[in-house]
Amino acid sequence: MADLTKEQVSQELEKIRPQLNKWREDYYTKDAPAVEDNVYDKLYNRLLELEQMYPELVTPDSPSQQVGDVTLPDFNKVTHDIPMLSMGDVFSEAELAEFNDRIEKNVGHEVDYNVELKIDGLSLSLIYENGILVQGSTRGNGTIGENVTENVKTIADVPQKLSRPLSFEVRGECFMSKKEFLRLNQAREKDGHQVFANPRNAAAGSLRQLDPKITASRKLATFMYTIVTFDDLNVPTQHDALETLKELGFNVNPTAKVTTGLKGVKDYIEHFGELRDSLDYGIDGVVLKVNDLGLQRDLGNTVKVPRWEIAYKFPPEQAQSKVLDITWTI
Ligand code: NMN
Repeated sequence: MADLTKEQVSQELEKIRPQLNKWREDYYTKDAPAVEDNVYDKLYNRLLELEQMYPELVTPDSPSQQVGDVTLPDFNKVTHDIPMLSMGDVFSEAELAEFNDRIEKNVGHEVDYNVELKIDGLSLSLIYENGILVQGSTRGNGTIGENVTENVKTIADVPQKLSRPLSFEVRGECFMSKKEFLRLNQAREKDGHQVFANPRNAAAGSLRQLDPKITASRKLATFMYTIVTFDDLNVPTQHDALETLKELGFNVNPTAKVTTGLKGVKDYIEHFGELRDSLDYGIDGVVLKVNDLGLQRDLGNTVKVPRWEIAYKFPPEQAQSKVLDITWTI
């Protein structure tokens, strides 16, 4: 591995890039993944490994430089003034410890993390003006998203009017419960329609509908977790942001907790790894966020991901892994 020449790496990258970009299109644009996430993740991490060996081989069309994918042409577009980024991920405790070491080295001391579940849905942005919901949009490529305002208005747990006349943007995850996913797929099968591969794709396919009545007929839900612009809110930490979102009437996942350093993170991961199947929504991991928003700002972002958060991804669920065709081996 360490002995690969630049030419060999370049050749491998030329095979990996189009394959990943094809899978990204299936997943993000068509809402129909061709492979399981762990297959995608494995190849994506190989790409990162190769690009780290020869950074001069990174191309603008590399998946490492892109968030999401192209938006569907039928939708009106919105511009995200503050880009909606992706999230870095790790797959082992050792990698988690590396992340923590990096943070502590940067900051100079141990930090508090807000630990949250990684909900398997799609990112959603909501904009309020004077307390009224005026825009809902998808992440799209991070800068340009799809305007799905009318569809978002059909989601029961999204407040259309807040108790305070705030003007701000909040972000979170739109998802479909496992129960609703089963109901929808059974109905689709009965009607001879293609079934959705998993609740994540069912949620994405249901939110990205031109007819809001179709979205309304599929019971989507949200967990909101980020306040992007603060207006006159006094919110010093991620934990406070979740509390504020709750007070304002947003649906907030109840499991988040604050822990110092990696102490407690392992327990949280183990606990929810075991509970995973019994939850009525899909989770594919756990997210650690530096709790102090000032530190988050200091740490900043790379072109694709924030430096102050990381997702620890659970191993793939056995039951699902035969649903999709696994065609790539390296
Ligand atoms: O930030 P990116 O690299 O776009 O990925 C975000 C998440 O989406 C990851 O969890 C990844 O596993 C998933 N994903 C899956 C596929 C797939 O084909 N199954 C494609 C693109 C992204």
